[in-house]
Amino acid sequence: MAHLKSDEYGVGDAVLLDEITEDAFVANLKRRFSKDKIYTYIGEVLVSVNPYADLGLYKPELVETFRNRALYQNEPHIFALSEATYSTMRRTHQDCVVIISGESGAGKTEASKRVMEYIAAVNTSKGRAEIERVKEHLLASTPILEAFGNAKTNVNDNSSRFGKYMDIMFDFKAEPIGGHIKNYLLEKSRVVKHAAGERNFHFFYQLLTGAPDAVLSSLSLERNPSSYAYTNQVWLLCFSVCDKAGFDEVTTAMRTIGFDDAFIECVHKLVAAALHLGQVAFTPNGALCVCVSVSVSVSVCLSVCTTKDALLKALTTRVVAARGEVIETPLTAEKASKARHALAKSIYGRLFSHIVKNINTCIGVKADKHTALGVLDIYGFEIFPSNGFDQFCINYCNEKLQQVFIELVLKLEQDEYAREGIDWVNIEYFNNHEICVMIDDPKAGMIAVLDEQCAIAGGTDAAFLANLDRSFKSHARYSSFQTDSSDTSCERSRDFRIRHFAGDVVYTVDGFVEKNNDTLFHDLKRMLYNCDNAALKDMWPEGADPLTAVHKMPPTAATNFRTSMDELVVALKQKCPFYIRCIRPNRHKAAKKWEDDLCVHQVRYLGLMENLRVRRAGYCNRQPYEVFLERYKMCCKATWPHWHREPKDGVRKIIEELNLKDEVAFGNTQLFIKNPSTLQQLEDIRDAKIPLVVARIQAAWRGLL
Ligand code: AOV
Ligand code: MG
Repeated sequence: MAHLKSDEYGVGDAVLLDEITEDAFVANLKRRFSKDKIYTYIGEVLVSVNPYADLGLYKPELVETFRNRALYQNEPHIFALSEATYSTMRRTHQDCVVIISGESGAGKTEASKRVMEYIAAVNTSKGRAEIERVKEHLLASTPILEAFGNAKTNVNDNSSRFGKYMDIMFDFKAEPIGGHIKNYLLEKSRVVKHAAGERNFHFFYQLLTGAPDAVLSSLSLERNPSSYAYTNQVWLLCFSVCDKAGFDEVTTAMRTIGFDDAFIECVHKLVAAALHLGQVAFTPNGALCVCVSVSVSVSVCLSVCTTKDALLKALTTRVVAARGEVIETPLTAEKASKARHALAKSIYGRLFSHIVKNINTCIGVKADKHTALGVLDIYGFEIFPSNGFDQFCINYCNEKLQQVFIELVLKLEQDEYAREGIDWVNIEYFNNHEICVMIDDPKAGMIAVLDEQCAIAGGTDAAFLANLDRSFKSHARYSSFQTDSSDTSCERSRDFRIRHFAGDVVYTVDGFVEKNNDTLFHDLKRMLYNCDNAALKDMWPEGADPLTAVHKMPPTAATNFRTSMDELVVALKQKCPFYIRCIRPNRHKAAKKWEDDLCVHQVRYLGLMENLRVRRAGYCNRQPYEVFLERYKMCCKATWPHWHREPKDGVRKIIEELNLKDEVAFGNTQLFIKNPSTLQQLEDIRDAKIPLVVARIQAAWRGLL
């Protein structure tokens, strides 16, 4: 274990620190970071500090160093963790998952890519065309989803604006046979508006700078992001090279994965349609009527394949059926403009989900018997100068994930020691359960309060805030100007504060009701459905409903999100988890820069010290006595070949003979093993005995014959 304990580089596994204090832990991370050692273990949890530089850590030839090696046999590395996940899945045939967490910019998406690359590379089925094709497809999904789902924020130039859970499926030989992606709530409001210094989704710029002239002219687009309202807010020239290359990369990836030309063209058209919608001008005409600048709408029509008249009408009027009558109401310029933004967001949002659906069709697995290795990469915790509905959902998602970590690493572990009667001094930790409940309690949580406002005609953001104040005024995790007038960073009737596990965030209520309702006038859905385009019909199936159909209120955006988070948590808990905890070392996206306060804050809220204390005092592995006995009985004379008494006593014999008493603890039903090295030692002894056992069995057979 020499590579885990070295004075020059600090210790590779924090469990080996002489002193278990926050100072010592952070100093060790800092020291290692200064020597370009960005990875450190806490037992089997990998802590990763973003280097913001290419350190040459992921060269393909390095894969060999980690293949078939246990975690502690190498320096801490993301490949070692990936190997541990893969080999656990292969050995136990149990589904496994790598859960990657950390705040925005901490390196989660990069980590998820490295895990996938390792899994693809370590597979030895070289040359088998079918397996190679599967791997190619799986890897091609990443640039596609990044182009459409990532954007520059002020914290991260390539920030994930959606959550992603990807399963890679393996056959019984542990060879990849396909995959499945689940996407979570895309921040689609970014299509029409983003904060100063930020950008729209990458693909808008990629299309405008990278598409061939013929493609752009077929879409009536100019080669200049500054010409379009949705992309001119920040278009930095420095990105143009990347954007241009990005277009080629995404196009290649779309072809690799199996998107046909018609679908790629449809994708271009819908992105162009969103851009054109941003250009539509509405001018008041009298009290209500509006007209649309025609030349622009022509381009929009071209792009979404509807007629100019149908589009014009759908954008400027609302048609509703009331008491058997069809009533047509003209919209005000303001309302028409809003409806247009809603249409652009809806087009992009559904296009994104449709792309994911198509990827899943391309990489899907037909066989129903398979094992899965999952990788979870979500949007990290965010505190922006102004935070709205999207940050509320993103930060709630991070609360849920922290719950999973607490439940599985801190709580269940300690509960099990108590249940098994192992000597244990309970380690206290902050449980964010109360924050999750405050947000998502189905009857009384913040999402329920918001839904209530969305269900009533004329519900407002201000009323939502007033109701929050009423419901949570005495909650320790909530405040607003109304509940605490000394909180001057909260504006009256606009802001509320949540004390999240990762820090305080002030949310501005503007837009909560509208974004949660996420409505698109039915006229617009009908218009899209009636376009001469199968993909659009698929994306807006509800557009087929007759005008007089009574529409049930669909679940709100936040409720949908809450449900998908609950499902995610259930899915994660069914798998054998491995964790990567990512840390952002500084606020400037700068290499070699370590900001103590920022790092200490993350170490605290991620619960890394509690993780370390539990790990240091605890046990890395546990096995029911029967299972342990069956596997290792050949390592001890007393138990081989048969042991007829209590399994626990047999295990005791093995442990005594191998002199491992100090390395284990005997629970009521299971044996607890402190260190992975003990497990490895047992495996080595077992491996050495196998030829002997085989010889004995053969001799016995010969005797029988
Ligand atoms: P995130 O996924 O955690 O943020 P990323 O993985 O996108 O963060 O990392 C942000 C940037 O940091 C990347 O674009 C790289 O430039 C750099 N980076 C991260 N990890 C590494 C690494 N291991 N080696 C070199 N550079 C790295 V967010 O999606 O915003 O929550 O929502
Ligand atoms: Mg990311």
